[in-house]
Amino acid sequence: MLHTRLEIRNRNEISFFEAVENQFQEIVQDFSKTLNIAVIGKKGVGKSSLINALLKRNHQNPGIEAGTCIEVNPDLKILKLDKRVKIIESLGFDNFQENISHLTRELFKPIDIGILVVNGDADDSYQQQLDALKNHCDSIFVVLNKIDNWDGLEPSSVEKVRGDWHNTLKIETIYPISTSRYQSKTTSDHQLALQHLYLLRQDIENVLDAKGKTLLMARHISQKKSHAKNIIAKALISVAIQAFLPENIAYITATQTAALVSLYYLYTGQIISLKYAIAILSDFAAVENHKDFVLFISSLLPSAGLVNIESSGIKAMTITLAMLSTVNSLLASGVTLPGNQRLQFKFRPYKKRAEDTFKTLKARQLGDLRFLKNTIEPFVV
Ligand SMILES: Nc1nc2c(ncn2[C@@H]2O[C@H](COP(=O)(O)OP(=O)(O)O)[C@@H](O)[C@H]2O)c(=O)[nH]1
Ligand SMILES: [Mg+2]
Repeated sequence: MLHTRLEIRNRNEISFFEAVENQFQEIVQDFSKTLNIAVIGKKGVGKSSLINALLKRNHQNPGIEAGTCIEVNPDLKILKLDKRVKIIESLGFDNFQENISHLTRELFKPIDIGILVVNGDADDSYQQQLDALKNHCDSIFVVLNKIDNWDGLEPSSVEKVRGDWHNTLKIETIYPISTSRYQSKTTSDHQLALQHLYLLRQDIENVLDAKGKTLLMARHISQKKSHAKNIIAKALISVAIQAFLPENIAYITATQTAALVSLYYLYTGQIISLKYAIAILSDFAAVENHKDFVLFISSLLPSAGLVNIESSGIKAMTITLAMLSTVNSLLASGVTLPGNQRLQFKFRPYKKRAEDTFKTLKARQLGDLRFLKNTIEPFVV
């Protein structure tokens, strides 16, 4: 964990930071969890290609850290993305268990997500694989890969094959995708494949979200933008509500610091302490020539019970968006915080833009996650 020294000077500050700490502990992401994903399917169905597609990795964009790949044998590979996150690629579960028996106990941890990859015409020999997957994994997905093999045939042929698999495996959702061929073509099948790959990613993300594990995976996906937007938009919704609570400044600071911890982890994989996050926030005080962080933050944020509900929420959101988008743009360009001079140049323009953007917001829009994600699109690089 990254720590830093933060000078706390007076009583006022001590009680403020205690209040922040209590809130922070409740909302900060728990990074001690593990994440195991298994991708099962016959040789050549496109398991490795699917893993790359899920991590948005390709030749131009291989990802910052590739992770270590342990090849137990040609039929079983374990991609250790970091010490808590593993993707297991295997022909099947029987083989997976035999092979795995000589590995460390660590590998027997429960599997969060199991993905069965199939190709071609429906085949009931997969039923057993699917049952094994259901036994070992909390959530399962079935992917019909290489649908470009039906290119040039009747457009309904993909749907027919999908329906056959549906009946054979008795599974509700099957994702028809292609993990390699559709880079440049724009046929209707192409659209179908892209749409379903997108859906698959979304559905996997929903499962991870429910388990509080989204960031464990997101950290390894080569494009961070959508996750950064999510972290920031959720923080904005929280501060809009907190703006009306007593002790609101401690709540809002806790939300901002928890979002900073998430952004930091997303880009660097490092878990920063609350003090470290507050040190980053203090840099914003320096930009505005404030020496005292608590006074600074109080001057920016609405006081509780402020006349107008909309305007307190909007004030809290504006400052939070300016801070988080500044931090996001610095982290995205690979610089370290706190104490970075570039923060000064970025913060003011972001604040001005945030003020202009939120000026016209209506009260009902303050809690609309989808709307906010669209609104902050230009802020998140
Ligand atoms: N036509 C087609 N080929 C694919 C697709 N996805 C992967 N492949 C190819 O299928 C072969 C096997 O892919 P790979 O990911 O290594 O399969 P694995 O053995 O299951 O890991 C490779 O030559 C890939 O380029 C796809 O969507 N369509
Ligand atoms: Mg492979």
